[in-house]
Amino acid sequence: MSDRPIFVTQPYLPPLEEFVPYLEKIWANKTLTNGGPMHQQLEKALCEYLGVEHIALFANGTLALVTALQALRITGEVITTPYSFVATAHSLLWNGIKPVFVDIDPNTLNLDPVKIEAAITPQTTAILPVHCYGHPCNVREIQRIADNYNLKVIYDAAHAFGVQDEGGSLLRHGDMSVLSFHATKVFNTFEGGAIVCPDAKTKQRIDQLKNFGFVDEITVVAPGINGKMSEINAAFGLLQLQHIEEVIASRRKIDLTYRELLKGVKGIRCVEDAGEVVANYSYFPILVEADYRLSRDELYQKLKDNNVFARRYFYPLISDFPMYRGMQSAQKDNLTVADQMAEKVLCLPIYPALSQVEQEKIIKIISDESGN
Ligand code: T4K
Repeated sequence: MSDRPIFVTQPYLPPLEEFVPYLEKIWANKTLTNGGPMHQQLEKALCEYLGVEHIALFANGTLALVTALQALRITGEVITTPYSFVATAHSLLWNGIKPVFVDIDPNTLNLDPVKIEAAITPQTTAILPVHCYGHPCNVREIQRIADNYNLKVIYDAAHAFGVQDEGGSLLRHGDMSVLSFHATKVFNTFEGGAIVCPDAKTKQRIDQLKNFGFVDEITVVAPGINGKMSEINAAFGLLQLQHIEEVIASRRKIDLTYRELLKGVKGIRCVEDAGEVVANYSYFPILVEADYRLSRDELYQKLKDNNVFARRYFYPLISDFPMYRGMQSAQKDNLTVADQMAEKVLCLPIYPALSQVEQEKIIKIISDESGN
């Protein structure tokens, strides 16, 4: 058995020689950025693949989140989840918006709609839920609340590339959805991200905002940022798209094997799907319950001692970081479910190159400690 370290993820990289023709094109036309041909082609190809109307590419998901909030002119307070990567709430602070944390559902680990209404104040302007691990939020209920209170909805869909519910792409819900194409994601462009939006006018505004606010050579209409994706990242995205089906298929196989072989392990609960019709298997979170022989942190350490680097996504909660923990909504008694889940969760390695032998090694370490 190989003893090379096994990380929580490893980016998929297509054969290097397949990338060369793309580079040759860039070298020939000398357009490196600012909405060049690769950028345009990738936007079109992603709209087709994802089944969405409009997409605006970004240099990363965080800039896309920051810009989505700007594009919708969000101010005041925004309701969001503490159980996410810190970029979700940071995008609010970067816009001078106050995050209001609401607890999560114990099964989906997504924002609990039942608890949203109590957190709405006259300052609330939007809801920023996360499709955590690519599992859909309760989009219907969230939209009902948003409509009742005249709130915008921006989905942080960083984990939800390609996920579909019964009506098609999960990204069609809300006013906007934001994707991440970071190296650790199902579909990566090294770094990258995107905003999905429903109409051409909104896309135009987003495109202006990600390019300093320029409308033409001499007209600037907004204090925009430089959020553009470069041609090299876009070209890589075009190539990745050729391989996405095999990437997701191999993730699916790993997901099924974990579920099958961890089924009987006492004290280990696999997080279930949340109604997706097409899943992307972006993460494999397990919950280490009280009747497991080790604590979550002991299991994390045990795996580490065996060269397996699982990750505690999302511990600590965002609301526990110093810039948030003084806020009223960040207090533990407001976030009891999120707090429990952050103490139990462990994301196991899942990526196309994870071999069966490696996966069996991981499962054996977990099973051996179960005390079954
Ligand atoms: N919203 C949500 C819900 C998100 O999860 C994220 C990002 C965002 C917004 C923001 O999107 P971006 O601005 O990032 O596009 C990672 C990623 O850096 C971050 O993108 C991701 N979420 C988050 C969940 O995970 P870290 O600090 O755990 O990454 P790191 O460097 O420890 O990588 C994890 C493992 O992956 C490493 O142990 C080895 C492997 N790896 C990583 C990289 C970067 C590689 O094999 N190659 C690589 O190039 O945050």
